[in-house]
Amino acid sequence: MPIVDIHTHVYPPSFMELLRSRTTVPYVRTFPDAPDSSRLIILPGEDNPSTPSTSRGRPIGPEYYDIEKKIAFMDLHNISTSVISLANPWLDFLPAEEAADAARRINDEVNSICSQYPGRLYAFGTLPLSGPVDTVVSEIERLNGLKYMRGVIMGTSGLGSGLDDPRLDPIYAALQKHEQIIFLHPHYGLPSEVYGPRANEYGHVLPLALGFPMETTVAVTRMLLSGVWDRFQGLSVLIAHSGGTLPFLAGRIESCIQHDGHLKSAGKIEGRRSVWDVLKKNIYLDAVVYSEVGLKAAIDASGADRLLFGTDHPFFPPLEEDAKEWHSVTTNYAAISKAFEGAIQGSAEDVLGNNAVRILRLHD
Ligand code: 5CU
Repeated sequence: MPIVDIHTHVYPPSFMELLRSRTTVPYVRTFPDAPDSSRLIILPGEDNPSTPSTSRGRPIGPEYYDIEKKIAFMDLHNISTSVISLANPWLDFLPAEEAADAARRINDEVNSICSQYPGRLYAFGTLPLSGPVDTVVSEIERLNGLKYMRGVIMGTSGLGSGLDDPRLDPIYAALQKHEQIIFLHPHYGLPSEVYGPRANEYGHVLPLALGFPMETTVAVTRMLLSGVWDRFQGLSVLIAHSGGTLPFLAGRIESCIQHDGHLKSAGKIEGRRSVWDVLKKNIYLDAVVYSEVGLKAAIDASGADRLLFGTDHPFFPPLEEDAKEWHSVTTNYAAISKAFEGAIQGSAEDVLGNNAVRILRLHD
């Protein structure tokens, strides 16, 4: 039975070099009080000087960039195939004139890494979204010719003003035309004020557990409200973290649309596709939600045939130094098996691998 991890990140060596060369977020560096340990500082606000350097960001080791560590992690957890993707914040921060070259370099590098492990590694490419639209479209076309690429990973900022930006239409058109799925992943979270004045006493829990899923939910709802899926009915999006909170809030989103006088008078209610239709035809969800409660909502909203196993490796390593298997992985395995106890539709095997093989054409 194939087990396919579709949510698993890597910072390839040339991206690490870039991160190490920087002094503003995102960057990798060591601090004088802990010269033997490098820290990865990527999230907005992680660089706050009031946070002690030893707890700024997260420690970074070879799991983040050495592909042999990825393969060892896969072997340890019985994962047959991984669809790797550059981790956040991708190329969002690059000056426009550097983006296209960087995307080409990184996509070629990742494709070549995959070629070293045929059948075990595929990838989502990265796009030069801080650059001009035509260079983004060119890279989508180029990705089509790279053997191991199966779509693109993207954050929620798009070209800088979100995924409801009409300037993205040529990009959506190219992705739809080449049947490349978007793996939509959060990075920016919510404004830090939301977390309150004692936020730095709570580690990364509020931004990662709540900020990330809310960011994704808002981004997808903006796509829906701006009619992206009315214009691009064949555009597929795989949403990280089981859709943020989308499966749980879909009914409320739909009801708010139905009751909105502004949308009605602008003629935006009649003839639009509902969130339920989009969830069942355009959206895929990963199974990275760590509980059967969230998984059941995802299955109800999109269907068991649209849910795909993931780990979020190398993030969320175990805190115990002597741990072997990662809790973040075993918790997801257990949740998937529990979600299908006594199930009438779908199977754990489909979520663990068959769906990914079919949807991402991993046998080609
Ligand atoms: O721990 C984190 O900050 C993250 C992150 O930045 N990106 C991700 O995919 N998972 C966890």
